[in-house]
Amino acid sequence: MVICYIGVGSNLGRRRKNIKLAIKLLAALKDTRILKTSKIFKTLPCGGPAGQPDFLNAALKISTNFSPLVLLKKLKKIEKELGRSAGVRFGPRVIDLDILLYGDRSINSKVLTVPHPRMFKRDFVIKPLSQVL
Ligand code: PH2
Ligand code: MG
Ligand code: MG
Repeated sequence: MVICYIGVGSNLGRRRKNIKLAIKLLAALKDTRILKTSKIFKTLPCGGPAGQPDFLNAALKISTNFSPLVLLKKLKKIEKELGRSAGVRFGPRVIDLDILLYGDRSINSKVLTVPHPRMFKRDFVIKPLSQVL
């Protein structure tokens, strides 16, 4: 099992419900456990189109047997199940699930960069993450 940290965000629809449901679907994955859940923080949008709604953000500590790329696929699937559709970069989304840290691995592939490249600059990531480290 590998310890992994996931960033969660939502700024469309029933944001709190979206986050809770995403956590539930994540917990239901095979060989994956939610070890800690941060509080849910209300945050101002950072980047993206002007006037987009405020976000709710959280972070999770999980353990998993999935490889980074398989975990990424599972997260994308949950995003889709919750109704996320393709949109503008940094724009509004029903749910966003990002791999922040995956054990002590450093990953630079076409589809995945870990640690998350912008996490250290983002209060909306660091604040919840600090509650689950
Ligand atoms: N996600 C983004 C862009 N901007 N701003 C906040 N407050 N919270 C987010 O989760 C967020 C964002 C792209 O993933
Ligand atoms: Mg993101
Ligand atoms: Mg994302």
